[in-house]
Amino acid sequence: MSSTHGHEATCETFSRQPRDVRVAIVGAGFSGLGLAIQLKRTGMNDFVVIERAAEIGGTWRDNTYPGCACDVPSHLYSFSFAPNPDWSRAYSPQSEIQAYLRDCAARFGVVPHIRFDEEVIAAEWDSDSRRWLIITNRGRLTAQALALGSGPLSEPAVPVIPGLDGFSGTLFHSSQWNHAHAVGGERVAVIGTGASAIQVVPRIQPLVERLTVFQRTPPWILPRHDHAIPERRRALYRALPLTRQLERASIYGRLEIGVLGFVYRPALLKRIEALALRHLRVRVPDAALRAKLTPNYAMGCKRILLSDDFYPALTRDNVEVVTDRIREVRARSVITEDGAERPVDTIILATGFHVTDLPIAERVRGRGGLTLAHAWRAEPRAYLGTTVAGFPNLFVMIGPNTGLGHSSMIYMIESQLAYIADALRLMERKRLDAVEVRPEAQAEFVAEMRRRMRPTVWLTGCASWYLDAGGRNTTLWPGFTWEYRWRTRRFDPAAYRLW
Ligand code: N01
Repeated sequence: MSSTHGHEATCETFSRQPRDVRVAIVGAGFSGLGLAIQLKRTGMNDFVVIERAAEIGGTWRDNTYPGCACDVPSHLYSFSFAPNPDWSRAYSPQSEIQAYLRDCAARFGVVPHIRFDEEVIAAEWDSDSRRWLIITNRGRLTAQALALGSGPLSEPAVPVIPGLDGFSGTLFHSSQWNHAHAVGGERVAVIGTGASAIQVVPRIQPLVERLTVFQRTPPWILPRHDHAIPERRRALYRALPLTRQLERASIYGRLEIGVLGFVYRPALLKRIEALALRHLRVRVPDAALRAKLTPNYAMGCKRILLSDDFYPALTRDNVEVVTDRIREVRARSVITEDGAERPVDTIILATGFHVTDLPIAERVRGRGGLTLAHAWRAEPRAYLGTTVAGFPNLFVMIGPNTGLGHSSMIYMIESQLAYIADALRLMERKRLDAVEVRPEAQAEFVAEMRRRMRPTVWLTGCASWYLDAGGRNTTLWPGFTWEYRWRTRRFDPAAYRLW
C-alpha cells in the first residue's frame, strides 16, 4: 500500500482519535451521514466518518453554482426519519439542503465521529486480522467494516478537448464553481446541457456579455413548476405532521408511476414527449433554435430534466447555442469542427461526473489484494448494489444499479441503511468476523439486472452516463423503488459466506 503524506505533521492529532473501529464510513454526504445516523440510532457508537473536505454535505457541499437546486421535490428528497416541515420551495436550493444535512448531523450527534480534512488514500482487507486496514493522509486505522459513501457525483468529469490545458482565461467545472471570479460582462462558454448546465445558464445569462452554450445532445425538458411553499402551509406541516407525510407520500406515488414508462412500457413516455415538445414550442418561438433543441432519441433514455427558465434564457440576444462539435480550445477561444472561432473569457465545464468509473474503486483492495476497480473492470457489479464478492465487510452506498432517474435517491439510500445496519447487527449477534457475498448470489443478481434492463428505455440507443464502457446500464435500478426497499429490508445471510 502507498505511504501517507503529511503523516508526521498530523501524528499528534491522529493519536487522539480511535485507531480501531467497528465501522469506517467514507464520505459525509447524504449516504455517509445517513449511515452514521442509522448506526447512532441503533445504539452503535463505534464508528468514524472519514471526510476529505472541511465540511459535510457531499455533492450538496461541492455544487454551489448559481441556481443549484434539487430536481426532486424536497419533501421526498430528505430522510424519512428527519422530516423538515420548513422547506421554503417545492424544489429546495442547494444552501437549504446543505443546512438540512448539517442540522441532521448535529441533531443525531454524529459530528464528533467525523474526521474532517482526512482522505482515504488506500483501504485493504487484511485476511489475517480480518479487518480493513485504512491509510489516510493523516495516518492509519483499522475497521471491521468499511462503508463507501463517497457517491457517484463526487469526481468531476473533465472532457478531453485538445488545447483545454492551454486556455489562458478562467476555466472551472460546475461542481467547483469559482466564486472569486465574476463572470459579469464577460464572454462565457458553457460546455454541456445536462442537469447542472440548465440551472446555471438562466442565472448567468443576464450578467454576461455573450454566452455560448455548447450542446452535444439536446436534453428532454419538462416544465418544473417550482414555487415557494407559503408560511401557512409550513405551519400546517408543523402542526399536523400527517399532512406533511401525505404530501411526501403523494410525491412518491406520482414519481413512481414513471417506472411504468421507463422500465416496462417505454411507449407510454410518448405522451410525455408531446408535453415536452409543447413546452419547447411555447418557450422557443424561433424554429431554427427549436430544431437544435429538439431531441432525436426516446424520452427517458437520458435523464429527463425539469426547467422553466432554461429555454427562455436561450432565446435572449446575447446567447448562442452551438451544436457543432468542439475541435479545440485555444488560449482565448473555442474552435468548432466547422472552423468557426468564438472568443471566450471563461469556460464553464458542466460536463458531469465519473459515475461508472468511480476513482475510489482504485483505492480499495479486497481479498488477495485485488482492487475494486479491477474487480469492476468488465462492469461494476454488486449484490443488491451493496456488497461485492471478494470484498468482505465492504458496503457500497449507491453502488451499481441503485441509481434512479425518476425519484429520490434518499429513498434508495435509506433502503441500504436498513440492510447494512441489519448485517452489522447479525455479525454482532452471531459473533461473526466477516460476511462476504457468495459469487453465485452476486452473479445471479447481475444476470437479473441485465435481463430486466433489456426492455427499458435506457437501452434504446442513446449515449448516457447511465451506461458503462460496455454499454450496459450498471447505474439504475430497473424497477419500482418499493421492490428494492422490500429486498433490502433485512440482511439475507443465505447469500453470504459467514465466518
Ligand atoms: O452532468 P450530466 P450534470 N463535449 O452528465 C455534456 C445530478 N444532478 O452535472 O449528453 C461536449 O448530466 C453532456 O453531453 P451528452 C443528476 O443526477 C442533480 O449536468 O453526453 N459536451 C451533457 O450535456 C444529473 O444527472 C441535480 O452528449 C460534453 C453534459 O455535458 C447528474 O447530477 C442537479 C462533453 C453533462 O451532463 C449530473 O448532471 C444537478 C464533451 N466532451 C445535477 N462531455 C438535482 O437537482 C460531456 N458533455 C438533484
